[in-house]
Amino acid sequence: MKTKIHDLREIGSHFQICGDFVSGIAYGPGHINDTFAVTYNQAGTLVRYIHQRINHLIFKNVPALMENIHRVTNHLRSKFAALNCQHLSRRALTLVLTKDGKSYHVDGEGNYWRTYLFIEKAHTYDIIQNEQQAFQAARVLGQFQRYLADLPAPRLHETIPNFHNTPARFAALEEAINRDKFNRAESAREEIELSFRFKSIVGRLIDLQRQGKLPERVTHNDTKLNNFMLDEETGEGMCLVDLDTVMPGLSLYDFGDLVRTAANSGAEDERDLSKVSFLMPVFEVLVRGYLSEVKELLVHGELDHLPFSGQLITCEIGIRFLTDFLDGDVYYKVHREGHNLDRCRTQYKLVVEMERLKPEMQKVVKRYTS
Ligand code: ADP
Ligand code: GN1
Ligand code: MG
Repeated sequence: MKTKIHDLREIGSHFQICGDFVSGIAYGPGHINDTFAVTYNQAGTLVRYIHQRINHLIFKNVPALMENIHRVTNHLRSKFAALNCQHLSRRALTLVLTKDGKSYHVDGEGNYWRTYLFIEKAHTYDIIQNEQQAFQAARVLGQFQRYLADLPAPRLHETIPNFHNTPARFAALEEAINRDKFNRAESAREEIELSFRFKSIVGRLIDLQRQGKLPERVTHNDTKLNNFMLDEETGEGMCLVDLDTVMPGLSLYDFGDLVRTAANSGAEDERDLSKVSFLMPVFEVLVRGYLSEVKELLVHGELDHLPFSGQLITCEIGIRFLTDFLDGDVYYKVHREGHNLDRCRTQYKLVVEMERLKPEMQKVVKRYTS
């Protein structure tokens, strides 16, 4: 899908941005929203902002989603401010409001737009480059969950109901296989077979939650590595972006999604599967970084399932890519034929490796928890 050309100057005119519009470009690797970096000349200084067109076909209640983001970013900022941290506006996203004080603008075509301060001198990474990045991302994740643990009521809105309900994701896959709307099931025969092998694990975390062994928390729910901004000079983890799915959830899905993406030696859509393997040393660093923030917060059920969490969410995301492939690529942005199937294949390879490495992963977690 190609990003549509929008009149970024016109969109920016609705927000509290001063100065002269200079330029705007499509930006970032996201699969869901359309992100743009825009530059303004403010009395001789160039200042950048992020505009995002929120995908309202996926996020059906944008006002509720923006209310969540407003509350969460304000709460995080107040935590950093109370600790006298420097660079507050690089440690939590800062929304720029519209001229009439709203957190989003609806354009003439019904598109929803929001604006953030651009976090300068920090980058996101699709593939891990060194272990320090893993430590920093995991620490930022732990801090995010810890600081949001006392977010005042009311409960956040569920921006996508059942987002991490893995059994429901599996049921959607079964429906897509049965429909086989685009006659693609044959080309994904091996992946479909593998999916059925994974069926026995999909309900494990949800069952534990129902039994009261895993608490509901405020979680991010989309903690892939490229949603963490790391300082370009020091490598310090600055903040988590992509807050659309911040809502009530399980801490383990967040940790697992970071494992899925940071402990992968290759790209999520790598076609050469020999480049895709699970990086045990990175897993160890992720455990260390995450627990440096939340060891005291987490309950036994959470600590015990840190190794399994990566396997489960990788399986869930593989299921979703396969479902979208069979449904004709309607959810994720694709840039080539078979793109979603390629993505599914990397995920499934990792799931199989994580299954094999489970005893080692359990040893690692034990080392940091006992
Ligand atoms: P998507 O939901 O499509 O993944 P994201 O919110 O993750 O969209 O944004 C896409 C990319 O844009 C991010 O991976 C990050 O590199 C960049 N980005 C997002 N917000 C900011 C920001 N406030 N400052 C600088 N870069 C940003
Ligand atoms: C999407 O928005 P982005 O690209 O960070 C998806 C995640 C998947 C991820 C797979 C709202 O994340 O759930 O894990 O792709 N986001 C949504 O890369 O569905
Ligand atoms: Mg993103």
